[in-house]
Amino acid sequence: MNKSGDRVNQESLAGRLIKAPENFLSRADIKTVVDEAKEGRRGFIRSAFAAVAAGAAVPAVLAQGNPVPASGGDDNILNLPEHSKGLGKSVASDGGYGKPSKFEANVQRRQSPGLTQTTQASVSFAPLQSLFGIVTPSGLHFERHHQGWWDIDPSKHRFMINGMVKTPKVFTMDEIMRLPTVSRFHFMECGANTAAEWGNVAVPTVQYTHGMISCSEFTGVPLITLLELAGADLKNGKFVLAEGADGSSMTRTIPMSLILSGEVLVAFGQNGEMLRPENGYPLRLVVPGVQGVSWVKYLRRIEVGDMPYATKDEAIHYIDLQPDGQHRQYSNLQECKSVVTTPSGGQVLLDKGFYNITGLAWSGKGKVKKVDVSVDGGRNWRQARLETPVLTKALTRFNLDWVWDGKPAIIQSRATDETGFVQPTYKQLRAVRGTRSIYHNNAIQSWLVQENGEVKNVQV
Ligand SMILES: Nc1nc2c(c(=O)[nH]1)N[C@H]1C(S)=C(S)[C@@H](COP(=O)(O)O)O[C@H]1N2
Ligand SMILES: [Mo]
Repeated sequence: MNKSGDRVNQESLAGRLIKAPENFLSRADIKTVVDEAKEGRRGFIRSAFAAVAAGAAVPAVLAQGNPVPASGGDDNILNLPEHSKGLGKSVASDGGYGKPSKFEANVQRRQSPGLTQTTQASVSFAPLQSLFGIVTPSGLHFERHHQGWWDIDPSKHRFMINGMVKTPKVFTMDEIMRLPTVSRFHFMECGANTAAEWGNVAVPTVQYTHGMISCSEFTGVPLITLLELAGADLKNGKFVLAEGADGSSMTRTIPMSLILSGEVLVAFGQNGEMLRPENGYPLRLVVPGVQGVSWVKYLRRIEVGDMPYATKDEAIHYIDLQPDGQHRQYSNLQECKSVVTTPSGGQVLLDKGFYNITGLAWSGKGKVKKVDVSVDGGRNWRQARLETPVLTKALTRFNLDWVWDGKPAIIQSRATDETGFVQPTYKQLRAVRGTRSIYHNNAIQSWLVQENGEVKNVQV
């Protein structure tokens, strides 16, 4: 591996030709990275083109900018490393629960430098730029706590159903976990994801623009099953109130129509194990397609009622200021949206040539039907490949081949869902929603690749 290659991999393997800073790079850093890259790469780029000219069978798009150098003179292949000669570590010598490689230590959820953080009200963002596929590892799932998080003793946790029911019920965790369960992949997006972009403050990285979304496999009991056990009045009961057990008094109204569809889960499992404490251990509500705040953590009570509850988190917060000065309430659904995660803000492309543009798309209304990608600020669009599985109300991964010619490029993605809804531009979104909103920003994101390879957040 050449010098610049080593440097790239210090960060993470998630982008071989890309320097992905943990936060953002200073100007001086960018210059060093780009200079070193040029130094280290001139030689092997030449040999790569020579190989192509000699008729090496690589796909055309890769041949235009093949980043893989011809071998020769590299100590890392000429000398046997320690790990090929000695004894490796024994099983579980690092503890009974596996951890990521120490070389991936920079892949972290992070708090935004621009946001005031207190224990009581805090956010950490998922490192979307470093993730593959559609599942967010539980340890990197974003966090949003209105009152800090708790590690609740499951043997003492109780879940109650009351209100318009024949028999109010109190369940222990054991009683819930012996019922029939389902497992489903769904995204959860905080309604305030991408909020800062309403004000065009150009938050520097995709972690901070879009990192309040994650996608997991959740396991739990459909809420409808529990309501039936309590003899809920499913005809006159039009809404339920979901209440959490932490000090934030998190209470949200959920329409019965969502529950009747069987989609809403009382979940205890996340990615094959119990929920993480930060994500609501031992019990949380899963409300597919709906904004994160309704996914009540530390779930302790469901009340069946016939009207929306207009709780503090529905009357004061999570309302959308409209252009005419009125507030829109109960705008729960997360509409169709996508973002390119590489190349994205704060990364630096170390050379021209081939890149895999990759990103995520989702819709609270169902499946993603297609994603178009532009590299010229929205003038021309090419359809990206959607990677399987494409699941309803889950993240969908897309990829597109791209050869960067070294000139400035504006990269965008535009998702369309199965209902035909097309992700709007900022101009279209602001025309309908105004300019002073906080929540539900699903506009097309633009990343400007500058001539020096530095990628910046811009709005066009
Ligand atoms: N009990 C409780 N539930 C809660 C919250 C909370 O602070 N307390 N935060 C809500 C918000 S605003 C979001 S976006 C999601 C965040 O879930 P996560 O921390 O698992 O990502 O949980 C929701 N449920
Ligand atoms: Mo949220």
